[in-house]
Amino acid sequence: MATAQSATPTAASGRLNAEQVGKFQREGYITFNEPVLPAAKFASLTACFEKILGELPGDVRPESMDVPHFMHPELLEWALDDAITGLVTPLLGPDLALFSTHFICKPKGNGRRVPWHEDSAYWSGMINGPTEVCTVWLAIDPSTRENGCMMVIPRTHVTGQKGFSDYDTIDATQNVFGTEIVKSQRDDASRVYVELKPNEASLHDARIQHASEVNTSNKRRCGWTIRFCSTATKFNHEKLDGYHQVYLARGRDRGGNTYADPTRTYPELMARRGMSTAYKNAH
Ligand SMILES: O=C(O)CCC(=O)C(=O)O
Repeated sequence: MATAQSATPTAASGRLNAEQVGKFQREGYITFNEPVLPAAKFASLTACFEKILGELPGDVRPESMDVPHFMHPELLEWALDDAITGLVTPLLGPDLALFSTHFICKPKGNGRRVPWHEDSAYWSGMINGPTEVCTVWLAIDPSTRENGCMMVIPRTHVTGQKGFSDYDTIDATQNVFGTEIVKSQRDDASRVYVELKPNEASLHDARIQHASEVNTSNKRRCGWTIRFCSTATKFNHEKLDGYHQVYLARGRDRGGNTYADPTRTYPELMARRGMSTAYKNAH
């Protein structure tokens, strides 16, 4: 991934300094413990989220609000805000595509576990070339060890299977999805807990091993994953088209990709994913 040249964040270099960029490249993740969005903007985002959550069909788990922006393009107002994309430009350069988003909302009492995985393993075939996707995990709620915050195993984005470990099948009715990296290819004892306040964020590389525990606490835990790649990425449109769309987030296209229309909804994509206009239990 590209490297920021300056320790002082500017409009051009984005919101990370050289130390943060270095840590991301070395460790595969960082936490950004400052307000990400201006307070009023964060308040309007959380109001929008609560409305979408309130309208969720009763049989859909709140952890499974995948690709909500296909049916709620108003979410792009926040996802593509300079305050968000400015966290990613120092890592991926000025030309960015929005790859996906997902609200992973674990209700209090019985929030489901996210198994150990690498995002890149799930997205195999969607991108031609390396899966250089950076996820901004924006905390909607406080995210702590108690309510099942994200855990990462530092440096696994460049060690081990480099994003393509072997997976066991696990119980999809008890976990957010139904496969998990085999135990022999994990070092759970090295995990780091990523605790965040609302409107703070972590950033992680798509190849890092990460997971989160159940939420049996009395506090909800919701994070919004907002995932970006460089527009130089070659999306595999043959595989994606009909199921997925990427959006031009910032700058210009450099990979010959086609982009979604940010002004419309995509019920046909939800239907082809078997999601109707609700949400799918998927990553
Ligand atoms: O929200 C979580 O607990 C896990 C997040 C995750 O798997 C991801 O952002 O890729």
